[in-house]
Amino acid sequence: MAGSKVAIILGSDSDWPVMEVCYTTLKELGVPARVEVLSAHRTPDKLREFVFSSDEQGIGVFIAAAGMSAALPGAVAAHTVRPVIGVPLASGPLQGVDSLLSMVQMPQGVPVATVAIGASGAKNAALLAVQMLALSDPKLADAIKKFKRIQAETVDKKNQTLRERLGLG
Ligand code: RP5
Repeated sequence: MAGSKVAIILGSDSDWPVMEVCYTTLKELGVPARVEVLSAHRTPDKLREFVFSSDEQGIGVFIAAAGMSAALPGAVAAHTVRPVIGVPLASGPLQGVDSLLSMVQMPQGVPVATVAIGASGAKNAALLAVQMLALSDPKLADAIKKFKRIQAETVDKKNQTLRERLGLG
């Protein structure tokens, strides 16, 4: 999508069901994202070309999600100076621990900001990307503050509901 500030790269289309929440969260916060299926192992040349062209088009943050050996975020980070957020996914028999260790154990000099395995990580990747962009965009800073306020209100309501159910007033 032209003018997007965030690119979500998926190692496979099979990663989409978990990563959809990342896309919708970004959209809700006013940051429409580009989405591409590109693989560090299966389409290495296309991946490199996409990162270079995204850099030129003004992408501010890359989010790269992958399962199994999950070289994707590191491969993206190798080709850009923009921040890269890695989302490990529970695709294989090791349930994402393989991807988590692969992403979080980047060698010094090539950072990847790795979030939690699966849906929580997918959501947090979107929030973290918006927080990064919000450093130079007051509208996005307001959007994040609003999100946190609504989240806190939701927890308050849940607290009240539970206490009432337990007869604690
Ligand atoms: C990884 O391998 C992908 O990110 C995906 O999580 C996993 C399996 O991919 P498919 O075989 O479903 O395409 O590279």
